Amino acid sequence: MWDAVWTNGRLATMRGGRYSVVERGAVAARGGRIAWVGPRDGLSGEPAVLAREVHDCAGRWITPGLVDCHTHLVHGGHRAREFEMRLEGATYEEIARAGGGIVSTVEATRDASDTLLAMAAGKRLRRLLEDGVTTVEIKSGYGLDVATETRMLRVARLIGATAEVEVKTTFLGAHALPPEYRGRRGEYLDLVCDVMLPAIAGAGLADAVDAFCEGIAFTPEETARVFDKARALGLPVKLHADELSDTGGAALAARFHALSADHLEYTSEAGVRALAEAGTVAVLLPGAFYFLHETRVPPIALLRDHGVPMAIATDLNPGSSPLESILLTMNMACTLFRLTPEEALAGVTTHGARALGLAGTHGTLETGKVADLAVWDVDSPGELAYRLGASPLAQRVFRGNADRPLA
Ligand code: DI6
Ligand code: FE
Repeated sequence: MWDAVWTNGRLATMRGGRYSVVERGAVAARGGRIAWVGPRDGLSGEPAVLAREVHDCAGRWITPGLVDCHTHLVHGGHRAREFEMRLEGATYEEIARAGGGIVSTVEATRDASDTLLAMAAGKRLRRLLEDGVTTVEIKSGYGLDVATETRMLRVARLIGATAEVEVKTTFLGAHALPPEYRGRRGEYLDLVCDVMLPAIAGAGLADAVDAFCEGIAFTPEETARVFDKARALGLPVKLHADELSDTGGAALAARFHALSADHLEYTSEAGVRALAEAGTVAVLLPGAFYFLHETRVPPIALLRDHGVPMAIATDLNPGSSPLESILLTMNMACTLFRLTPEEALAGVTTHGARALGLAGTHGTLETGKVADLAVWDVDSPGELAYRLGASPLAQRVFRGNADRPLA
């Protein structure tokens, strides 16, 4: 017997990164997995006989639970004052070079207790869950010392263990040079590679390793050093690449067979080709593009032409993307980057899952995958990317457990 079945749903299964619709569909869950999915007429009997729990979707749409594959959810403080400074004429880079920016969040994060970090992250997480998110990636990178990087990842793991959401953690020790290492870049990288990475890998605190490869952060050579160590420890990598300038970040990510290369505003055609060959996912972050008032759009047409899977994520962080809605992110990907609503939905399901190494278990409605679903009060799946700031979520299902009855 199944634990639960959803009937009278219209399914956007997202197989192959397309809507792949099943009209008058049904989905069944058992033991947290999808036990059956298909047209309602294919059920072998009455739903109430087949499952303990029956949810009549009354024609609502069902999609896979949404995936936010790039966030900096755990951090202390906020940077509202910097937002004002930028509107008074300072640039993001000027603020960073003057000791503001990432480094100011590092101070706030080091000062925050674990409880405070978990509470602040929990508040932001709830907003994401209201948009139907069932999987979220969380990066470290605002500690930049052994103790605080470890604490950030422990808090992220705690969220994964206690909240109704799948959490994947990413170690981002190479996010910025901490102030106490000014003029001693090599020594900080020694700390990242020889102390932090082995400790974090040894404690099983990270599922992947990321770096910020940029003029204001780390060079391609420095990034490669971190990646060499990550790979030696058996951890997959991803990269903040070509966000503010073309540093060859996409090609670098591809060289290390990265799960994803993220941002990509300045990526060249050679970089796009390298991503395609490596099977690396392009993660687009329109929130940062919007919030920093950038003008250079990622090479969407090239990514499409070369068949690079495009994921979309909030980049939720206090400096460049204080964006707590994956649905608004989908809208931004369409309005700012000209993705189609179907590409946007694939970006937060199929391809978002792949960017986290979860292609085999998440991101589509298929038998055997996790029973993470979102049920929507919409007339078509394209409507999910259409609204601004409203969530038509009717029910969120995590591992087969619905968060509310369908009215
Ligand atoms: N790129 C970004 O856009 C964020 N981190 C990164 O590596 C910015 C983070 C911040 O400004 O706090
Ligand atoms: Fe980021």
